[in-house]
Amino acid sequence: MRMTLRKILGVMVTLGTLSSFLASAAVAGNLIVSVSNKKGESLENAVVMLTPQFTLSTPVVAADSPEMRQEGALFSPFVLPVKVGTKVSFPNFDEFRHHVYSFSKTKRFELRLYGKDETNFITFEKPGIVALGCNIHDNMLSYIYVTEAPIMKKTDANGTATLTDLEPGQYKMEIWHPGVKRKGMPTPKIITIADGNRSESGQLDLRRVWGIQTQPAEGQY
Ligand SMILES: [Cu+2]
Repeated sequence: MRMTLRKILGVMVTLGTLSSFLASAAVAGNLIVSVSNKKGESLENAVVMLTPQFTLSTPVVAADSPEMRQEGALFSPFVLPVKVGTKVSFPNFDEFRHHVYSFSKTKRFELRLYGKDETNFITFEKPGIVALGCNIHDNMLSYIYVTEAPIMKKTDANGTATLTDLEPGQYKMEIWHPGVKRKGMPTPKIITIADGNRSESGQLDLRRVWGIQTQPAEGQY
């Protein structure tokens, strides 16, 4: 069967569109950030934030009501980074009640005694640090870090945050950690993301004493 010129052109156009689509989909960068303290020890729970210095072709959609759980008389996660304007849920998975509060300037609130399978919601409108505690369990401590940056990732136990599928271009990179001294905050850095992997590192100056969350002893909750 003979193909008409029109059909051949049609196939060519389709192939052209497909290859340009594949090309644009394939061009994406990954950023691997290693965060450590001044002694060079890896830091878990550091928040790496990226703000594109250009308009993204696909805007980042913020997570829909991320959770700050109460489970086993602990908050989980210990650090929760969220974008400004995010509504966070506070579900209680324990058999007993919690009374969650924050005295932080960024957001003052109190979730009065509430029990198992109850969920509260709080919206965080201002950027900054929100330290959370519980009136009943002194050991409970966690942080919500509210940022204007649309892209964020926490470092894992190895002190590494891997941010994938980044559109090539310039980004402002910032790093925060709950133990950081105010003056120890690294200066934001402008980095260029191109196709492929790029590695960055950040070193943070930590306070000598900063809160960590410890599991209460058996029978103490
Ligand atoms: Cu509690």
